[in-house]
Amino acid sequence: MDPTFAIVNWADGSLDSPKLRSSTKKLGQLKGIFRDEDSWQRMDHETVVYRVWWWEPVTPGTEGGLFWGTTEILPGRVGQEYFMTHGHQHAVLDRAEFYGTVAGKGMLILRDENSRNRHEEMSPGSLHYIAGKTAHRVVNTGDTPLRFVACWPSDAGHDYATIAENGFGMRVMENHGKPSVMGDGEV
Ligand code: M6P
Ligand code: ZN
Repeated sequence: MDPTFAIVNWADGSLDSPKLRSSTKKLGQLKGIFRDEDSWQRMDHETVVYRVWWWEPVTPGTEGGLFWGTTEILPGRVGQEYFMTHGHQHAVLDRAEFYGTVAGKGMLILRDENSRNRHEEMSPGSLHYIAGKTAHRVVNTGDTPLRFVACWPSDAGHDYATIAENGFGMRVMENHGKPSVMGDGEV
């Protein structure tokens, strides 16, 4: 296959490219992300929380290029909190990104440079523009895998440290069988 082409299965977002890269995040790699540390400790740390497959048509760091990826977040919870991505802002802070939902049900959590939170519901077909200078995280609020595609600048990079320090200010917890968005400290 020509390296400037990839095949997307639009029904499930899966990607086929000779240069496909992938990563798997297991529960054990998400220490400190979920609020209920005791429940996290008791769970099997080998449990897969999410996987990412992505295509880098240009070298990371290239200005003006784009990357494309698909993320699958498995259904599950740590205590009352739904499985979610680590979450990040871009190392080159002003870089934006698109997320597009393919399957499942979720919530996109956003935190802008002034620490203002916003959330957007994700369902098949929903397209989300993540402005620059905005930290982003995805939560699977359903009981099936949540799959979304993403497109981001090849020089954006990932900054996980700022989020680790400041948090997102907002969490999505199950409350009487339904997802409920609450402040970090709220019970
Ligand atoms: C999307 C993109 C990727 C990101 C992935 C998982 O596919 O935004 O850049 O790596 O989601 O998110 P995180 O890096 O926060 O774990
Ligand atoms: Zn991003």
